Amino acid sequence: MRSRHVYHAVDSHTEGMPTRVITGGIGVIPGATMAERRVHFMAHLDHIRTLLMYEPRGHGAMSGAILQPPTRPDADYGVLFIEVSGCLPMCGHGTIGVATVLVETGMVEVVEPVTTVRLDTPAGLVIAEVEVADGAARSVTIRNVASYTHELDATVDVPGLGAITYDMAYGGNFYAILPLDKVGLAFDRAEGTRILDAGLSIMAAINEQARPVHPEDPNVSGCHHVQFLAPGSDAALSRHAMAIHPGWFDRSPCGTGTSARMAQLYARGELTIGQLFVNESFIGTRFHGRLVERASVGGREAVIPMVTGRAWITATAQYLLDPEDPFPAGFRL
Ligand code: PYC
Repeated sequence: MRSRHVYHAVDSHTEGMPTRVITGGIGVIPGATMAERRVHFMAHLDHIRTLLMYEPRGHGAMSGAILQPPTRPDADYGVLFIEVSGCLPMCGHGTIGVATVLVETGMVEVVEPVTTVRLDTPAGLVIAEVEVADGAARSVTIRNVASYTHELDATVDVPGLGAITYDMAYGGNFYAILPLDKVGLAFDRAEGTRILDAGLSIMAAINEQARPVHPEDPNVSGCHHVQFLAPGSDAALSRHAMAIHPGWFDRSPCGTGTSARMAQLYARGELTIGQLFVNESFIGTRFHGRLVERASVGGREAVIPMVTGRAWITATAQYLLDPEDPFPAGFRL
């Protein structure tokens, strides 16, 4: 067996969505903050993301997280979120996966009944409270970064769909949020291809006509996620199909999407601080959420979301790169 490189990983899934947690083999990424490390990684090391996320080691809806030493004294680990879609500022299901892996592999000191794990992410400090019983992580509640509504009732001209009205909210990534029936489609997995096509067309139009930019970090910009709401979704229970660039659905209820949705419902006066919110994925799995505090982002009114879900470890692995592998950066079909 020959290898140019070995990457150590613990694979997991959070409510159906994979998180491949890379525990070794990458070294320390240059940068004084995780936001700087993300920018460096995207510019110089993106082949590692594609090798670990694309086929043949990953698949079209693969997601992961690279563990790093923290860049701030109040955190246990730094985390860089990688996916088929790119390098995210923050990922909620990924954070739940990382916290579960850290606890269940003993990479943090485990305290029962609750172990607190503090994670330095490119979007800011995220605190995970892991409920632990008999060494097993039973659920994880994350205190996410400040989330806010960027725009309500924005309209964009989408080729083939016409004028589409949406709300744009940020929960660690930007989310265009709109009812699925606004694009004339049924909330049915059999409609998956058409829902993805509509989502990608809406993203492209938004990024051309009204690209969102985070008011405190210009490196966080663009809309790569469209949260299509199922009929009957409200501030108590929302069901959605989350279309993500370049063409896949989140299997989990999406932690940053749940945060963005709560910020949007708050801005619309439909969700108050402390009120329980349940968000359901396209495969029927659920996160429970709550807004816990008011905050501000670049002078805009914001909220701090908490999101609870569960992850399960599925494998430990070493991913290799043979020197003669014809796909040293993986491939996508
Ligand atoms: O859980 O935040 C999330 C997420 C983002 C993309 C896929 N999942």
